[in-house]
Amino acid sequence: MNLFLGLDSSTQGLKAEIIDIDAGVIIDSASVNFGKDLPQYNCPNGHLENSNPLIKHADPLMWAAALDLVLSRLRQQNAPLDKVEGISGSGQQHGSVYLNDKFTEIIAELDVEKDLPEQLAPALSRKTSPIWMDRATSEECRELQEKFGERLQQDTGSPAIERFTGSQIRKFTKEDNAAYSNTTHIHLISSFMASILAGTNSPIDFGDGAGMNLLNLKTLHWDEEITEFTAPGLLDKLPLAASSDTVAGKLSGYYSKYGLKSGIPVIVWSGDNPCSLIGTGAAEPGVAVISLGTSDTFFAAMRNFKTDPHGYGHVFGNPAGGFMSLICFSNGSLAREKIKKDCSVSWEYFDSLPENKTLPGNDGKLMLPYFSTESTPVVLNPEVKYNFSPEEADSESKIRCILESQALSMRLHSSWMGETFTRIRITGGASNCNPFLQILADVFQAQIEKISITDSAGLGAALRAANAVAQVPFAGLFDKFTAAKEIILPNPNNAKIYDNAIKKYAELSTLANARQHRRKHPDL
Ligand code: XUL
Repeated sequence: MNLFLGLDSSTQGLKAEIIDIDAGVIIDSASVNFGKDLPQYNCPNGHLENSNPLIKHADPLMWAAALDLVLSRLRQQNAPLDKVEGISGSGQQHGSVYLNDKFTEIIAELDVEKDLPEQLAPALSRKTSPIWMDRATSEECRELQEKFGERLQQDTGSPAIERFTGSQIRKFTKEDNAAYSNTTHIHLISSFMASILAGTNSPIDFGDGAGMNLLNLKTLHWDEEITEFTAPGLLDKLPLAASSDTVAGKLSGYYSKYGLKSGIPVIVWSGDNPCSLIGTGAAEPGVAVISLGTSDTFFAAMRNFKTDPHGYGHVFGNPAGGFMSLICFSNGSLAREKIKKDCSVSWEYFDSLPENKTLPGNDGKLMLPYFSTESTPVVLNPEVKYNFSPEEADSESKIRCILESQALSMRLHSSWMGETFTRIRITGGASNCNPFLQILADVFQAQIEKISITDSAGLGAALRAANAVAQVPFAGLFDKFTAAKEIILPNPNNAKIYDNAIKKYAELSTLANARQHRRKHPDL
């Protein structure tokens, strides 16, 4: 038995996965839901209530309380914690934790008689942590963008983004400068969690660090000019930036109360998207992952560092080395559900669209499915646009139309990566929609691989720990843990149809986008 522990501190809860890398299986799992299990922290949906809908903060002590609780649950279910050889984790990206000069001493001397929140409370210089759902920093983003222009995206991988940590820190310095001055360490959620495990300040890994608008991805160091403008003296408050296989420290003796051996390596944590890249077995360029959920996300390892000229796609560090991209399509399931309702059909019907009633290419029918605001491309005023009369179309062609349009949008908006994807791994709720999988295979002319991994971020964290501690190559781990359950091959006869369709889709999208920009900037 060769066991490793992966922890996944997400928006809604904390999950733990213990993997046995000899057997290639997850042998134990446990989870804590913040709303259900820790109601005293008032974050039923992962964040505190706020009268301003743009503000989304959480109590960082809740994340520490969840660590105590998830480990006690593993112990209660007799998980072999004493045999675990290494730990790593995954954190929801972008969120930040603000700590004072007591933090370092407190985590170095954690007391087994007390719980984590009680001990960590005096170390907080800011009681709440902004999380990735926060959108309240548009002013700070404008300031960063005005100061650095194109360089911000070219060097940090993304233009100024509201949820990214840089603009959040800048807002804090303006709103409470005294508390900022009192802050000696600013951690991401990932490096905060690694620090309380290791009993020492953990570096921030390149994977998650790239989601801050502060890390120069060309040098892999904090960008001195950008950090200083973001917040004076910030460089001294940030932990080191390091590669994802760095040992953050040795596990604190505090965790022996749960049966873990003190002194085992704690590997730096990473962000949930970089960890998912590993947990879905997609660390090599040429393989993409499409996660079909409320929003659809498209992510993939990159051969070289590149940025999206439109600024929709983000670049994070790939924990296996190099970089990855992440593109989010907000109108994912939401748009599919609207069409399902409009056609008054069941999901069963939708998911097994009768063959021969419609054909690939759908007689050129296309739509822009922006039922709500969209991030790729940016659509601030929701608008659904068809290049045909939907009233005159039958259900089958409307269903094919949404699926083909979404697949074409993914191909169009990932083309800046300059990658020919030969394999696409599919996960998430809608991965049972076989017509969609065939359309994706044909649009990308790639092999579609259905995978069924429930906690890809937690599994990815455990695999990262195994890779860093036991030096097992990722390729071998992927064979054991992330094998495809079903493969759908592309039909080469449909390649030309979709090569033509993508040109039409791009025209439709450009027209609509120009109108959106005109509304945003009436002088254009
Ligand atoms: C990525 C992002 C989210 C969070 C939470 O940029 O904001 O995916 O990582 O899952």
